[in-house]
Parts: sequence; C-alpha cells; structure tokens
Amino acid sequence: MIATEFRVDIPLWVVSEVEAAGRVLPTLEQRMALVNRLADRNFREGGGGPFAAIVVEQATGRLISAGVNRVLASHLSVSHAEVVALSLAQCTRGTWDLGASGAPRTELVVNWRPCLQCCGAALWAGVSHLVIPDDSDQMEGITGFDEGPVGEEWISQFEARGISVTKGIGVSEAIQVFQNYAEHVAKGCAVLYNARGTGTNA
Ligand code: AZG
Ligand code: ZN
Repeated sequence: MIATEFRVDIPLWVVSEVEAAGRVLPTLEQRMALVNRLADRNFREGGGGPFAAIVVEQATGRLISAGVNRVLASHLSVSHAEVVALSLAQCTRGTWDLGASGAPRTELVVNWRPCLQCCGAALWAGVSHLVIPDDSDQMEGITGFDEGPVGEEWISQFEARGISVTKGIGVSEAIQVFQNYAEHVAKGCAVLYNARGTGTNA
C-alpha cells in the first residue's frame, strides 16, 4: 500500500511558550522576541533546526499560529517553520487564502529570510506583511544551511504581489541563536539536514 497522508504537528512546549508570551503581541519587537525564543529552544529539543515563525493579525498582533522547524521530527524536508506556521494558520481560518476579503490582514514573522521553498510558501499563502531580522547570507555562513538560490530581487517580487517586507527586527538575538546552534552542531548534539547524505531512516 502506498502512503495516503502525511502529518506535521508542533510539540506542546511551543504551546506553553506561546501562552507564556501572551496571545496578543502589539509590537514587532515582541513578535520577533517570541520567534527567536522558539527558534533557540527548537534545536535544543531536537525536533528540527533553529527556525520558528508566527502568523499574527497585522494590526493588533493577535496570534493566529506558531510554527517551528519539524524536519527531523516529521521526517519531511518541507517541514520548515514558515510552512508549519502558515499551514496551521490556514487550518485555524479554514481557508487556503489568509488574505481572503473580510478577514483581518495577516503577518508572517520569521527569524531570518525565508529559504527558496518558503519564499514560495509565503507568496501563495495570502499574508500581507513579512517581518525578518535580515536577508544577508550571514545565517548560512554561521550555520551551514543551504537556503537555495533566492534572487537578489526577492523583496520586490514580494512587494509586486502586495506583501510588504520589514527587516532589522531582533537581529542580534537571531544571530545569537544561530551561533548557539553552530556550537551545538560542533559538539555533535544536532544534525545539519541539508539532504547531502546526512539523513537516516530513523
Ligand atoms: C530554513 N530557513 C528558514 N528560514 N526556516 C526554516 O524552517 C528552515 N529550515 N532550513 N532552513
Ligand atoms: Zn524554508
């Protein structure tokens, strides 16, 4: 029998962290602080890489969903934080279009520029705003992740589709998380999952 479904979930510690942060995060800094905290805890918990994302109502900061990278826990290469958060927000709203008319506008907050896959996921999800610390190659340099060939013009491509992009939020905290992760990998405590023969059948 061939497989007929696949499933991605988030662990309960994410729910606890979200409850502790409060369900409404008025400022971009508060939203990013939660994301950086989730990203740092995520690789230590072992379910995936040092990435987290949330979807909030843009105007109020009311939290709709939270996602963390679940590549290792789910055995699925697509389980990046953005895909998890956007999918859970769509489950909550009961629609594939988070920009459906009549609903409050939505914002995706991530702890670095989305990778090639997640740029696509964000473009097709219906969010109105993307918030990141930065889009330089510094994260890849520190961690060794391959984020794919995202073009220099990625922000103008987002803006052409009605998605504004804000950079410069929570930069030093984000860098610290990636440095923590790199130390963890160097000590042999985490797997860098670039699908270059590092996978296991576990
Ligand atoms: C990743 N990059 C981002 N931005 N988010 C994830 O979940 C990732 N996983 N691997 N690279
Ligand atoms: Zn991604």
